[in-house]
Amino acid sequence: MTECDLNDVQALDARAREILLLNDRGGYTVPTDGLYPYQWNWDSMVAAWGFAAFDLDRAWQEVERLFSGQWPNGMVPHILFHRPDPGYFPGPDVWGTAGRGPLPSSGITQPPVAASFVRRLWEKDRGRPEAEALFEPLLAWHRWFMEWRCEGGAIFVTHPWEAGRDNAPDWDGAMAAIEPAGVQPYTRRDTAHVDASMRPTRADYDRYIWLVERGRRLGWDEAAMAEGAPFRVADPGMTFILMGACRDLAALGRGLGRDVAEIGEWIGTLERGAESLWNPAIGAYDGRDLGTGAFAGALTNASYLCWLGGVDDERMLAKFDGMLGRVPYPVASLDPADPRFDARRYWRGPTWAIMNALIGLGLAEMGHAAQAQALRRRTAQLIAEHAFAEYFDPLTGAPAGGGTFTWTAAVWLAWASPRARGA
Ligand code: 9WN
Repeated sequence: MTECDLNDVQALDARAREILLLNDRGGYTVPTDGLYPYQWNWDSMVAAWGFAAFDLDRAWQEVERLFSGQWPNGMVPHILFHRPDPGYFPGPDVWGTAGRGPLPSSGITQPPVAASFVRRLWEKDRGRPEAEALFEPLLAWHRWFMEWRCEGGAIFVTHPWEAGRDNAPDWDGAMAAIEPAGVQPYTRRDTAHVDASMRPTRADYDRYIWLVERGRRLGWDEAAMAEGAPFRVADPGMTFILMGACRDLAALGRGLGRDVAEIGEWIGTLERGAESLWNPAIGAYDGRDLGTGAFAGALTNASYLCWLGGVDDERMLAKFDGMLGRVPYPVASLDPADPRFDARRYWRGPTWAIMNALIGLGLAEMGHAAQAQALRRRTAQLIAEHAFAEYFDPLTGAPAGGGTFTWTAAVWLAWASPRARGA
């Protein structure tokens, strides 16, 4: 698609808006009908960014709905179960978080992109009371990360779902060490919606559910769960996303006349943590099992989030340039040269528009305009050719997973569309 195909662009813009409205459940958005019938944390914040392209009130409302589920300890859950729906497993009964937060929810969190999108909303719409009201809740959530998910300055996850990259190779070592004995019998729902070859395996699911059952048994009490925790993997994705979100929150705080000294300290800590995730064996930022100290040895799309975190790394830029020349539909979630690469299986190969947008925003912020623009154009091409799928085969562009997907539509409207102004 060239910039001249204005009719196509207008049609795609209209379709993307239609998808956001289709997935709107009245103040919050589901990722896609059927497969994911609840409000997911980071999907929802990307949805807010997309809504901001045509309806700022609705965008702010999306953020407020997410924070209406914040726990008293500051944690913002990865799923809010506003209304029961049998189409998704595991639902609220399996999580068993009653009494922990104001709404039925999961017991873990997800990548903290909220502050970055709230900053963008506020820059379009200064003077809104919502920005004032959201500052403290955002600060409390970041503080929770620094207290419960930070070791040596790097952010770790206690469940693969927390990272948002469910079956990425980053978790393989720690997952293999779990013996999922005693998991209650369960029926997966995801494979009723999507071909099983595109989803995590049965072995993955047994361990996902085993970890949920452990959290439920311990009442989702962070101190209790930290003792003898069976799964703790430092994640370059979470570390860079929180680092970028802290910079954005500090900018918002300064704009609102708030004290941001505490945030400045967190950024310094996270910068040191990011260095500990540099794996010289692959020449990239990598996941690290905190139980064994072992790196995953995986060049993933999360490795390229360094710029979003504000880390201007020339070594990664050279890697990125080489990758753009080799992968037809970048950015693959796992380097296609890796023997674990699987072009269709979720976070072990496919390209995700949301990750491209985050990488592109970081590149632009660090002054790498040519790379940012190249990635933006190629993401636009991918969506124009293959529509608003959940994710895409990086070698052929073929759509995979769920269709009419909220964050792919939102990324189109806010960033990839040649008419986007939100970047
Ligand atoms: C578990 C909603 C979510 C995304 C995640 C993606 C997938 C859920 C699942 O879907 O995870 O949270 O059941 O597969 O991996 O990033 O937020 O789109």
